[in-house]
Amino acid sequence: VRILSAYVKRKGIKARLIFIPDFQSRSSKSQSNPEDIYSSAAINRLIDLCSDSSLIGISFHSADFQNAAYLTTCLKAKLNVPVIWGGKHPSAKPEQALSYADMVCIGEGEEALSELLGNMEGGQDYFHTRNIWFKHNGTITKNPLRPLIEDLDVIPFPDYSFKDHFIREGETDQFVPLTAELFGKHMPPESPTGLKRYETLISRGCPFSCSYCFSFRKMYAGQKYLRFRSMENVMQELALIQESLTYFKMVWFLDDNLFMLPAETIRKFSQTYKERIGLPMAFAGNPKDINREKLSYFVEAGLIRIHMGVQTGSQKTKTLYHREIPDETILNAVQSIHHFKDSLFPSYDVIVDNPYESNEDLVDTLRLLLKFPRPHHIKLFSLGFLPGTELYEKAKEDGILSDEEELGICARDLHHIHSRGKKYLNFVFLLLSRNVPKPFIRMLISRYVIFLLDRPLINELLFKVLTVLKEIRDKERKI
Ligand code: B12
Ligand code: SF4
Repeated sequence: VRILSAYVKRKGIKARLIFIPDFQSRSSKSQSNPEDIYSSAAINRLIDLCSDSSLIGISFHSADFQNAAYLTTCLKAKLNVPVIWGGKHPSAKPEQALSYADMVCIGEGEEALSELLGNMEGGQDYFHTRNIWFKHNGTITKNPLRPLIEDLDVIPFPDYSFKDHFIREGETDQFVPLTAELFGKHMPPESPTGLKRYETLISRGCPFSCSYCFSFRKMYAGQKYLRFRSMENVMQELALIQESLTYFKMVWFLDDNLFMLPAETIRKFSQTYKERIGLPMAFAGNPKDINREKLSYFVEAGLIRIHMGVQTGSQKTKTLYHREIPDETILNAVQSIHHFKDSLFPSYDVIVDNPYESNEDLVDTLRLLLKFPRPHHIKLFSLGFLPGTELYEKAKEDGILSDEEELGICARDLHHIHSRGKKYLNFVFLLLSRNVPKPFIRMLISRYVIFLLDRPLINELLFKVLTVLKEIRDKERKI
């Protein structure tokens, strides 16, 4: 949204940004109704803030679908202002979007939104704006997509002007101006360094097609989907931020495409970054692209934290996910990362809670993870069937995902594992992620022990113990 704001402002259009963070505890989120999250006083304040607008845009991920639908209904009940939805979820489900909003932006939004606003302001016909579907007088107009933006350098830097920016203050009814100082307070420090990190993207798109991910790749088939900003463009943004938001002491490149660049480009990028920016950095990479040479350049330039998607060690699940990365490739990447253990801390992502997996698949993943040299962090994610993905379609077809469950899954916290039932092996994953000695984990995943312990009552008990331990730890932390 900051980029969309900067883009339309450059065309001379006024934009106000309103941030509505979700302060609900993530684990209790699935139980909360939008009516409980937004008091009527908060809604009234939001309506005030939107009342002088010609168009209200809402951006959200699937997890916030119900919240976006509720806010849209409240805004439309009081204001005669059209509402447009955009982002990954509305792009995957445009018809659903149009049962709440008046318009939906599919795919990239910069040019579509500017053209739409320009035509609205000029009193011209805007119903033919490419990328935008309209609901008008009971009919739906479906416009085609415009080509992708080829040169990412034409996109302005995100809008950190803090002019006409607001944020909901905690769980209160107040929306306060979002100042640079308040923004700094909101950004969580990187653990364990404690450094505040500036987050940005150096690319758009992705060459892979994991079956659990919704990217715009299929929609833009035949076009160059993976695009990179120029090195100069990235450095200019970072230099500007270093000057204006001095509390950022680290940079996190949110995309995991950096390792895809040729080694020579990485060497030059790292050298320039070190000379001109020099802050510690973090980013993610695919095991296929990570190697010791590329890592050496990045580490020399300040890479201190790396995230890598492992997801599974089961061949069957790799095929299901369209991520056929051999264990050997994963282990080579892990060894390369471990080589820099004195300055680089890795975090490996793993997907659990997949109803298509058997205990054997989970044991395969655990066995693979046991081969990773420590220290490292293992981050567990609960598989979500997100709209627009191949796995979502499969789960619907196989009767695993009912309409009712779909809403729950969207609202489900993907960090909160065992959401699909308390499984013994999920418990073992948790122990492994908490650095429990490996011989003990090996014992826990032997056939005999699984046979003995994988029973509903024992699982219930194990997770109760875990909850109590977690509560004690949280209390200690507060003290
Ligand atoms: C980088 C990335 C991240 C980064 C940054 C997230 C971010 N906010 O962009 C990090 C690592 C933080 C991250 C975290 C998560 N991510 Co992520 N992430 C991605 C990734 C790889 C790229 C996103 C991207 O390029 N953004 C760049 C911008 C330019 O693209 P965009 O957001 O789509 O916005 C454009 C259009 O959609 C449109 N638009 C957007 N909003 C609006 C609004 C209006 C009014 C209009 C007109 C247009 C418009 O215009 C924008 C500019 O062109 C995508 C997968 C992919 N390949 O796309 C997943 C993806 C977005 N992530 C996803 C998920 C689920 C998550 C997490 C929930 C994971 C987790 N378990 O914690 C968290 C959520 C964090 C959060 N609240 O944002 C899902 C979302 C699916 C869905 N249906 O909701 C995706 C699609 C992957 C997937 N599994 O399918 N992610
Ligand atoms: S999960 Fe990551 S690697 Fe896989 S398709 Fe999505 S963005 Fe690409």
